[in-house]
Formats: sequence, structure tokens, C-alpha cells
Amino acid sequence: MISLFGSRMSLGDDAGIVGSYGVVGSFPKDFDYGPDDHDMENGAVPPDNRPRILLMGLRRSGKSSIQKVVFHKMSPNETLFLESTNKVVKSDVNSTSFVQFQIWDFPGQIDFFDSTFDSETIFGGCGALVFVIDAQDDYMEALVRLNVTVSRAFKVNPNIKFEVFIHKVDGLSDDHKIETQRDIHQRATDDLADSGLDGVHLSFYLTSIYDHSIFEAFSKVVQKLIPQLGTLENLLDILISNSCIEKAFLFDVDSKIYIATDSSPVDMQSYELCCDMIDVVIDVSCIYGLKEDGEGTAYDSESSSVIRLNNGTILYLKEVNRHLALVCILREDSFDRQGLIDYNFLCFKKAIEEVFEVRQNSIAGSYSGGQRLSTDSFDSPKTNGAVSTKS
Ligand SMILES: Nc1nc2c(ncn2[C@@H]2O[C@H](COP(=O)(O)OP(=O)(O)O)[C@@H](O)[C@H]2O)c(=O)[nH]1
Ligand SMILES: [Mg+2]
Repeated sequence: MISLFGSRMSLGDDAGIVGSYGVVGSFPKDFDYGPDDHDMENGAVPPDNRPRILLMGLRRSGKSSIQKVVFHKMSPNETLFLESTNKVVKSDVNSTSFVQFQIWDFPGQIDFFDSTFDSETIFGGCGALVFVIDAQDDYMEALVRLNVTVSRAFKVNPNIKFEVFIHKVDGLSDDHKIETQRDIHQRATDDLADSGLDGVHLSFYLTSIYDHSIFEAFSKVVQKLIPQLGTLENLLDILISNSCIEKAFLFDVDSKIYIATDSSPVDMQSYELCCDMIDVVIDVSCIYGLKEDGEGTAYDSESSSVIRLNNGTILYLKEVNRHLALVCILREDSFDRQGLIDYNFLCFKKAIEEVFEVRQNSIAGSYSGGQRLSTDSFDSPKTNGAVSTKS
């Protein structure tokens, strides 16, 4: 466990960075890091068994850009210089214990009727198919392609989640966005019905790499592939209702995808605020938190931060494990009971570790032919020892 000076910090009008080390609640020094420390070595899913997300769509619709921006920290402007993809590019995303999958970026011009296109293999192990449509272009051809792709994929694997990204909407006015989404939705579902596939469900998202919408959409795509989602949401609900927190996101720090949130509706602004907070914390930690020789990591078991906004809102970030962070939004007066929040957070963190352990065991079991453990016992978690603020 690395203990870093700068990665625990508090920003705000009443607490300068320098004076606050050790002020904001961090874990006791001997707090155990949990099972995550040895996750990748023994419990990780073999790469070929990871759920697969396919990125498809016409040439230049933005597939490679999406993958680069969301998972490789490329800045949106740099995507202007991306070369066109001419073969399937497979990349692994295994940054968090919960988010382990492969992304296959397809060239635009694949031919399903080509004998080298092995749809059994490609669609067989696929969890989600993301179809990208360029909203700034004429989308009629894209819709034809969407129909062919979905029909083909559904025949091979009816369990695929079909996700349609109406992309590059940064160039569209708000009214135009809504109208485009309505039109694409209507046409795509009509086309499917005409092909006798009324039962297939398509989800639509308005996305752009120039704002947070692409991260939000990808979060939702990834969440559908996490079997423990219901459990995580329950745990978050329990945490926020007992701690007077307004909104809580469980983030994959590296990609800024949120893998779960409580059941209250998500508004884009809150999500953006939390993303920005992660950026600030990691940036400050990179600059002031690493040792002289650059040793250590910017995010570790002591990472924690409080940011007070001028509208009486507080952003509170806590480390959950080496890849996940909890970011909460709460009112300033609720933060008077920080001790209680921290205590409830520890209960939450422990519960997450348990969910994780069950998952590790079930993965180990399923690959060694042993008994599969079920996560059912976590589906309706009890209070997990959380203390209520309602006194
Ligand atoms: N305005 C805008 N341009 C985008 C967006 N996403 C990608 N692009 C641009 O679209 C072009 C094609 O992107 P690319 O990722 O190579 O498309 P691909 O062929 O589907 O992989 C590039 O010049 C990108 O900069 C977006 O959200 N908004
Ligand atoms: Mg490409």
C-alpha cells in the first residue's frame, strides 16, 4: 500500500491544499486493501472470455474516435488525424475489477457476406453491439446498414444488447437533436418490424466526443454488462439514504465511466461535475502527490477529496479500491456529520469488497469446473451496518 502525501487533499474556500493533509477523513493506516490487490493475477477473466463490445457503423462515423477518447485519453481534437481503420482492432479494457471487456473496432466497409467474416465467432461472444451513426451526415445509408447488422447479429446471438449512438451531435441545435433522435428511432424500429424483428430492442443515445455525453452513453452500455448492477445500486441507495447524500456515483477512475449510481435520476450536470472532480484530484495528485523520483501512483488507498462549491454544495470523493472511486454530491449542512458519512462509507466499501469476492470466487469456480457461487445473497442487502442520520 503506498501512502502518498498529495493524494489526500481538500480543496475549498476554508481549507487550502497545503494545510489540509490528514484533515479529510482517510482510512486508518492499517486498513486492509482487500481482495482487489491480487485481482488480475488469479481471478481475472481470461481475455477471450471477457464480454465483448463491438463498435460498428459506416466509415468515418466516429468509431475509432470514440474508442480513443473514452479509453485511451485522446483529446477530441486529435481524432481529426486518426487514420481510417482497415482491419478489426481489438483492445482490452480491464481497468477495474468490474469492468473487464474487449472492444472490437470494425472498419466501416465490412462485408457480412464475405466468407472470411465469421459471424458465429464475432457475434457469438458479444455482449453489446454499439452502432454509430453520424448525425451530421445523411443517415439513410447508415440505417440500412444498421438493419442488416442487427438482423444478422440477432440471428446468431439474441442476447446481444443493441445500442445506437446518434453521434457528432455537437453540430446540432437542441431542437434538431431531438428531431433527429425521433426520426432515427422511428425509422430504425419500423425497418426492424418490416424485417420481422419487432422483438428486438434498440437503445438510442445522443453522443459527441466534445462533451461528456459519450462517457455517459458508454457508462450505460457497460452497466448493462455488469451482472452485479442491481446489487451495486441497492448498496448506493442504502448509503445515500442513511448519510443525507443527494447523489452518488461509483466511478471507474481511469475511464470516468460510472459503473453504478443510486436509483435517483442522473442529470448530465452532476455527472460532469463529478468527472471534473476526478480530473482535478488526479491532476493535483500527479503534480504534488508523487515522490521526487516520480515513484508511486496518483490514485491510491488514501485518495480522498472534498470540494466546496459556492452554491452550498459539496463534492466528496473517496477511494473504494484501486480502480473505483465513490463520488458524492451533498449539501453543505449534511457534511456536518462527516464522521457518520465516513463510517457508512466504510460499511459500503466492505460490502463492495464482498460483492467482489463472490465474483472472484464465481469466476475461479466457473473456470476450474468448481461450484459456481451465486451473488444472490447480495441482491437484497440488509442495512450493512449503516447508521442512519435520522435521529
Ligand atoms: N464534430 C464531431 N466530429 C467527430 C466526432 N467523433 C468523431 N469525429 C470526427 O469524425 C472523423 C472520423 O472519425 P473516425 O473515428 O476515424 O471514424 P471511423 O471511421 O468510424 O473510425 C474524424 O475526423 C473525427 O475527428 C464528434 O463527436 N463530433
Ligand atoms: Mg476507424
